[in-house]
Amino acid sequence: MMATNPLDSVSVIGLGYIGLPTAAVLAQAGKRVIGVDLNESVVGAVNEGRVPFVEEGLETVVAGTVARERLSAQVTVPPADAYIVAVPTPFKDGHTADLTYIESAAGSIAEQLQGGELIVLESTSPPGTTERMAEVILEKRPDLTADPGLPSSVYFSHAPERVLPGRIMIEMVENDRIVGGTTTEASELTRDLYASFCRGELLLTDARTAEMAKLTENAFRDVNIAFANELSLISDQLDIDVWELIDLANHHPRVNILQPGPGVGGHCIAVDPWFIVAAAPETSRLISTARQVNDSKPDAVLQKTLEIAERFKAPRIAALGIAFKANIDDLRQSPSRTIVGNLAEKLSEGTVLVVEPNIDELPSELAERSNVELSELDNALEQADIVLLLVDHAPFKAVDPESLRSKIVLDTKGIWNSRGRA
Ligand code: SAJ
Repeated sequence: MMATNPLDSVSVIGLGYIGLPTAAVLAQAGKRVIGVDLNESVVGAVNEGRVPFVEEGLETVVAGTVARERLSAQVTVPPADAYIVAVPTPFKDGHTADLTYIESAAGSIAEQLQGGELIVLESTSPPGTTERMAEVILEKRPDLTADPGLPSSVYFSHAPERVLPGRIMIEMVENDRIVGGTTTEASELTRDLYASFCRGELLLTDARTAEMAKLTENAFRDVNIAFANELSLISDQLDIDVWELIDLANHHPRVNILQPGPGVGGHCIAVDPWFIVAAAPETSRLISTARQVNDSKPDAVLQKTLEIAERFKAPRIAALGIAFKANIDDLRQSPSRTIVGNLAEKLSEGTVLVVEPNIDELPSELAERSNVELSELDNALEQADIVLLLVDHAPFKAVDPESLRSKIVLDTKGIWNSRGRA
């Protein structure tokens, strides 16, 4: 029997980089959306139509839907036809996922259920987490069931997000979406909810496969980047230009190698593959090695920089970029930030001039070091003996490499057509 649920009201739990855009597009599609967050300042901002972080195009939709009273925010979980859980799944020691936030959201949702509701987990999670979320709820509410078609039925699914920071408002609507229910009825209800705003294809599967598919996408990218990073280390030893090498190999119709860099950062690609390793440690050999290769790259860049620095009495090093990737202001889990911190620590004499056009002040661990300064690009390039390019931000790409001829250049992203790349 088909589940009957009007899917008119939706509560989105967790108003971060994923939850808030999801709430906004649902509200824009005509749903009555109540966002929930523990952080009162986030709740306050949303209720004033403001967005507490930078994401192109989001504020307009939040402001518009709040003004039309389709979107509001509060700190407690309300009754609703559908719930979307978009809370963090951080790391615990040993590279396993911390499911505390999901379990706590599940506990609060359980108190509001009357039967018939849909509960969708969006947070990236290890295989089996949607079933675990269902278990937490049904343990609290033995009067409800996950079997479909009864007045006491509740429906559980996983619909992982796949949006790229910086393009969230476009990709949220355009990307194909995987929808995995613990029952067929749950998958179908989820498809109906997401069809209200998603123009991509909605691909139905079971919850476990959906969880694994999301992790697989990010592990695929991580393994491919690790291949590129390993090639960069090999090329360095053999005195080959890795960028030219990859460019040439990619002319083969079935080869598509990604780009090396100073390491892999962010909250997804550097994290999610470990969830696969934790679920199947003996068999995930390639995935786990790829993680180690990428995690070792910042130290390789550091060692190379220190070797060069030894040629100077008190080297001035321009470190270009500390964000985790190009053209964003996000410094969390950033390999370039780690490199700069370690460089400043290891450097006995000299100065590190950090250029990061997307921030106004250095993070505290760098600000407190006497040999680190936040600098403008022109000033840093003028003063530097060594130019260490760590992030391919647009203003750095615009620098003419000819103007750096008197410097020693370590270009970890290959944006300037020269030798001496790390
Ligand atoms: N990087 C390289 N070389 C490359 C590409 C990336 O070194 O050729 C580095 C970046 O500099 C960065 C890290 O990898 O440090 C991750 O950047 P990214 O742009 O690959 O990915 P994220 O973390 O911003 O977003 C990824 C996306 N996943 C895939 O492309 C498979 C996005 O679609 C997901 O929604 C997101 O993870 C997520 O939330 O899981």
